[in-house]
Amino acid sequence: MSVRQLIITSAAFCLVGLVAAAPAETNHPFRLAVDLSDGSHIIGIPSIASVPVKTSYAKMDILLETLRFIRVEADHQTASLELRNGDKLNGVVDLGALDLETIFGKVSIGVEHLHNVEVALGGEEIGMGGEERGMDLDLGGGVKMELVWIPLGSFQMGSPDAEEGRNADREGPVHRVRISKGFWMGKYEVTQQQYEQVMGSNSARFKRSKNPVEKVNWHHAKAFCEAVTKKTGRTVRLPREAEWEYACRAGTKTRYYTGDDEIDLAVAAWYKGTRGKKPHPPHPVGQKIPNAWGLHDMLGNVREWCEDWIGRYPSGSGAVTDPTGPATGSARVFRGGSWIDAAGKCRVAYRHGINPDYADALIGFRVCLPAAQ
Ligand SMILES: [Ca+2]
Repeated sequence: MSVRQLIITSAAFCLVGLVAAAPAETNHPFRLAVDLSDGSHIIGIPSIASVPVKTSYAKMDILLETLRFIRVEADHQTASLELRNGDKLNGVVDLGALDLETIFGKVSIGVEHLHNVEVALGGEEIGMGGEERGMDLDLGGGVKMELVWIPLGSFQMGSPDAEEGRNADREGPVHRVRISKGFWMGKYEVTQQQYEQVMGSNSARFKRSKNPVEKVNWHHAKAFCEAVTKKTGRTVRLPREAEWEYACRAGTKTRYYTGDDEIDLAVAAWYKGTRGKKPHPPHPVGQKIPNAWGLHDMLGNVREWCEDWIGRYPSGSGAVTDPTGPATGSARVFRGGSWIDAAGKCRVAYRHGINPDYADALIGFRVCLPAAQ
């Protein structure tokens, strides 16, 4: 596992140094993801032998060894801590007393610039792609598409045997996948405004400009990508299924990128469980919390077309690099579940395929861009 050290200057928010080290898995390999209030985003693995969580969360008195996940929401001044024994704690944090410089060693960020901080133990290798974290693609007519950087790295694809609600044939075996190059990915599902700007039409059943476009079949999604490529000069395409799951997990191994429980899904996704008494169709994109890499609505809202034909996962024990799925097939993969789906179909590992000619109000897509352009 490669580990990199982040050194951040709080004034300029720029990445100024990388230092390689290689601690063993037992040496608390931390993953750090920080969203800054200016919208930028950094990810890395700080070089720290011990983290005085007890000092920083004095009144919570949590020992590092018991900690699995911390989330601090600066906007709401609340903290959620998940312990390795499955317990979860929620409380109010005095952000003025939050000594992040101590927590993250050489990562020094003024609290006033923080939007969100996450720390996870035992994460997969997480790469870093440089200081650029966000990019807008100009679609013309004042319409833009926001993209976020997905760093190279590796992850365990599929659902583990113990995951509740899994489809073992489809989601297993869990296998190691390496994504060898970073790439850009749509921060949101493609909206109706974006689709109409590029294609001159809007197929959606539930018309609202900031809603995801739906009732688009796989060919429509491909045509959109080709049109944007022609319009912008940047290669735009659908994500590969492995890229989609890698980006969705953002270093997590749980059912949802926010945890294992359905309550964790509810903060991240529009799905059946958030409908209440009245059914409510897709929502404008970006209203739920993003994952650690800044992607919104990966789970729920609309299902998302991927490039691949659906097929069985490899059964070998070796890692697979940049998998592209079967060479042929009859059904294209869609991922993430939708506004009408129950929680089990909004799991990160859930996968399904359908005829690429099919379209309904449950399915849309997002795009990605290779880095080397
Ligand atoms: Ca979605």
